[in-house]
Amino acid sequence: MQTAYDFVRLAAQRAPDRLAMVDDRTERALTYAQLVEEIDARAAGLADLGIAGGDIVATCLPNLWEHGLILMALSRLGAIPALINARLKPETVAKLIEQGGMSGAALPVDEAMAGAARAALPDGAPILTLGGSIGGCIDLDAVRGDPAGLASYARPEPEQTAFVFYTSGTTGLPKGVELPHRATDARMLYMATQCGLTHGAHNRVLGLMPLFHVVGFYSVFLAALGLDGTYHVSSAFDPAAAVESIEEKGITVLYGTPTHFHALLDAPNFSPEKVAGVTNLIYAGAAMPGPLLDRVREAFGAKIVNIYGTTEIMNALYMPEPAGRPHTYRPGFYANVRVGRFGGSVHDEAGIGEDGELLVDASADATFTRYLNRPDQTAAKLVDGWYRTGDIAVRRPDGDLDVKGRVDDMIVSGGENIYPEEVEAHLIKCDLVSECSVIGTPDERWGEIVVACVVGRGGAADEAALDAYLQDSSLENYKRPRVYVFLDALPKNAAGKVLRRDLREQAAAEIAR
Ligand code: 01A
Ligand code: AMP
Ligand code: MG
Repeated sequence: MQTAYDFVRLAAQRAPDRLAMVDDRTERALTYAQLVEEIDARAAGLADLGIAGGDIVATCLPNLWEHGLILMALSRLGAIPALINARLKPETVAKLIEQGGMSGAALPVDEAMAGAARAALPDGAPILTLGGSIGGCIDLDAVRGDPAGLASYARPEPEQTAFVFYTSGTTGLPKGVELPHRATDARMLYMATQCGLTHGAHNRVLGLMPLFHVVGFYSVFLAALGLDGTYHVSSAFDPAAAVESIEEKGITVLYGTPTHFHALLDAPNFSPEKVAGVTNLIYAGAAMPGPLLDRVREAFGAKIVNIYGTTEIMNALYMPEPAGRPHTYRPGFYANVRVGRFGGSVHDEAGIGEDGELLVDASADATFTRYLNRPDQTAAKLVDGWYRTGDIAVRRPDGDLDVKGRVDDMIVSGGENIYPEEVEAHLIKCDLVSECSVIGTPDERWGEIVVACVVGRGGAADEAALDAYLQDSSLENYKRPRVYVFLDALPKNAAGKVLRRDLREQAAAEIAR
């Protein structure tokens, strides 16, 4: 077992002078030896603030240089970073801090966010702000101490929690996925076994994927460092700037969602010559629509791999060279998967050609241990040694599997999960709405987009009014419907339940008009 800190520490022993990390905003660069010094200095500063092993510390930050460093510094101390999606609103972040019993937070400089965190944290708990300091908060960049005062690195027990990542729940709060130390190397290893990465300084990796999701952290950031490569920070996703970076930095490994690749191809400065240095192109989070996959293959000369996984189990399925079979996958190197019959137990397997739920053997090292303080949710998803993915799969005669969408109504947009129930719960509170139902419809750029089907109350419900209402609500911006369809009534069955399939057809007809 290697911990996150081990990856960097050992890389620094192997190749102290190799370039580890480069910032896009400041052109700061650190060798591996300097990176370890920097992590240790920041860890010493955190220890001086009273942060200790076992403390859960919220981080809610964009992909900045300092974000990667504080994650590693917390890890060095044995503290547990709880990485919260930077697109969440302050109310939600505060609830997660409270629900997780956290001991501190690292946040952007933002009065509303800091105030919400302050109310949720115990008295005197440190709040670190990135980009300066505001009342009662400490400038994150100034948190440093003397590494000589740090206790020597204590290797944790394999089952101890190393990180908490969040995944959205059907309703209400995102669930904190507890990931133990034994999962760390297993979570980056697939980059070698499934994606073809080899060890060495030739790995120049662009950090497009957010660090607050497992792919961005384990498969991009840690994999770059664990393989002696260079991690190039991408502070914000700007497609044209990314194209320039790929060319200028000689990026060889490019990992994104299908939405990232859509945006790169559409960037005004894109040309195949500029991305000719990319050898490994990897995507995850959603299947790539066939036409987009064809465009990507034409424009990039790289090896392409489609990676399927979830926050809880990491990589389970993959497909090398997916062109022509965008929804077909095979199990990864150490994944044991099953298609479970709908309505049956996890041991009741569907036959070849029969749709069922994709189940993943939970005994793999990469598997999560539990949802933080949510035993009910853990019991619902980890059943008799199997993890229920919630994805519909079917075994093909040749042994591969087709993944066909969700068992539930979850929408995947730009690699982010959105549950219709959550959007509906906000919309229905608006006085202008009498009834509503939210669905996802296919979209070339986002994979799926959120569509709200609304029965208005009186005549005043229009798109602008409803969007303004949601912008003022605590619903995250990326979950807002991109299309509204106004109907006289929602299609329902005899029991009054909305018929989503009918609704999808009606909505598609309305959108096409
Ligand atoms: O109306 P406005 O101004 O609010 O619209 C803004 C945003 O609200 C909106 N927006 C979105 C999304 C989204 N995902 N869906 C719908 N709307 N993201 C942002 O777009 C407007 C422009 O905002 P922005 O901040 O400039 O947006 P971008 O920076 O262009 O963001 C789009 C991205 C695609 C880059 C962003 O959504 C992103 O980074 N997505 C990556 C998500 C990701 O990392 N997914 C993987 C999660 S781990 C789970 C998993 O699938 C997995 C897979 C394999 C786990 C393990 C394995 Cl092995
Ligand atoms: P999360 O729940 O955020 O961990 O996201 C995991 C979900 O994203 C999976 O259950 C799938 O629905 C979807 N997903 C991730 N990667 C892929 C992929 N390569 N192809 C299809 N769906 C994917
Ligand atoms: Mg952007």
